[in-house]
Amino acid sequence: WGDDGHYSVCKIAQGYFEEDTVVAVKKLLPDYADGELAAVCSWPDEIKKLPQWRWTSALHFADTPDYKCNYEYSRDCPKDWCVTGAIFNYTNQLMSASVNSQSIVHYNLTEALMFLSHYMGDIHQPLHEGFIGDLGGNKIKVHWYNQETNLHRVWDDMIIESALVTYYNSSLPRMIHALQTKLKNGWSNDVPAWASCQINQATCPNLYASESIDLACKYAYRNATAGTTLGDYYFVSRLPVVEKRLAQGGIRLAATLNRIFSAKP
Ligand code: DCM
Ligand code: DCM
Ligand code: DCM
Ligand code: ZN
Ligand code: ZN
Repeated sequence: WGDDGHYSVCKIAQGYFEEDTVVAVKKLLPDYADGELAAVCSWPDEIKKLPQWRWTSALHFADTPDYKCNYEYSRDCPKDWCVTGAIFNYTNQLMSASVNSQSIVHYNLTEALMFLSHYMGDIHQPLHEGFIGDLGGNKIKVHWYNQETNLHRVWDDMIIESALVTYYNSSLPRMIHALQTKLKNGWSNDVPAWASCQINQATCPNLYASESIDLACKYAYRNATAGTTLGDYYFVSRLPVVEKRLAQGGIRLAATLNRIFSAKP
């Protein structure tokens, strides 16, 4: 996602934090966040091109083999070096510190929180598990209405931007409020299932990645080959998928952090 997507995921998550999570997150956030997790959720994108952070740039996605439309950790996350592995890794770092504050290994837990929150958003963007051959849609040049772009950017940014202009008076808080309302009404029966993982698992990114490539094949790639002009039909039919993925990302980030910070030694 772009900045608006990441802000939305983290803002939605904040509304589902349990008390222990509110306290722990507040302690870990840098001062400039001013107590808002959402304020730092794009930080991993801001730094990923800097020489000292270039090693993080492959952790934003887990590309999958062309046209397979499925995801497998051992195949698609070699050496744990992908968004799924990163979510496991930063979850484990925060968890071991939460369980044992005397831990000998000292990770930078502020960075761990910011990476985990960002990658939990990215893994829910269907094209972050898109095909290797087209770099998750980056190589598929399309028009979004009359604007030249690529399919990946349509899903990271353009659908959200168009939704803001068309339905929310260009106000991101209004869009977030609409998603929060859907979570309390239309999606309320689904939320517990979205939040849950296999027993004893703090997070389940393999599931989120599998859902993403399924949605990428069914909605993102469909009728969006190179050179296509995407317009009203694509926008109206794909926006519900984007909205649901932002909401699921928020719920799962909150659920993961709640499990991390409620863990007792
Ligand atoms: N995995 C990992 N770190 C963890 C948990 C899992 O790297 N803490 C990886 C290795 C497993 C894969 O995820 O092969 C699938 O794990 P699971 O079946 O527990 O979801
Ligand atoms: N991306 C991806 N798969 C790739 C390469 C990039 O999903 N193989 C994502 C990461 C960014 C976006 O595409 O969200 C643009 O990548 P970059 O900024 O590295 O050009
Ligand atoms: N959708 C989804 N995941 C699925 C099936 C559909 O995200 N497994 C998308 C397409 C729908 C939107 O979510 O337009 C709303 O779905 P629902 O009918 O479950 O409310
Ligand atoms: Zn992206
Ligand atoms: Zn990213």
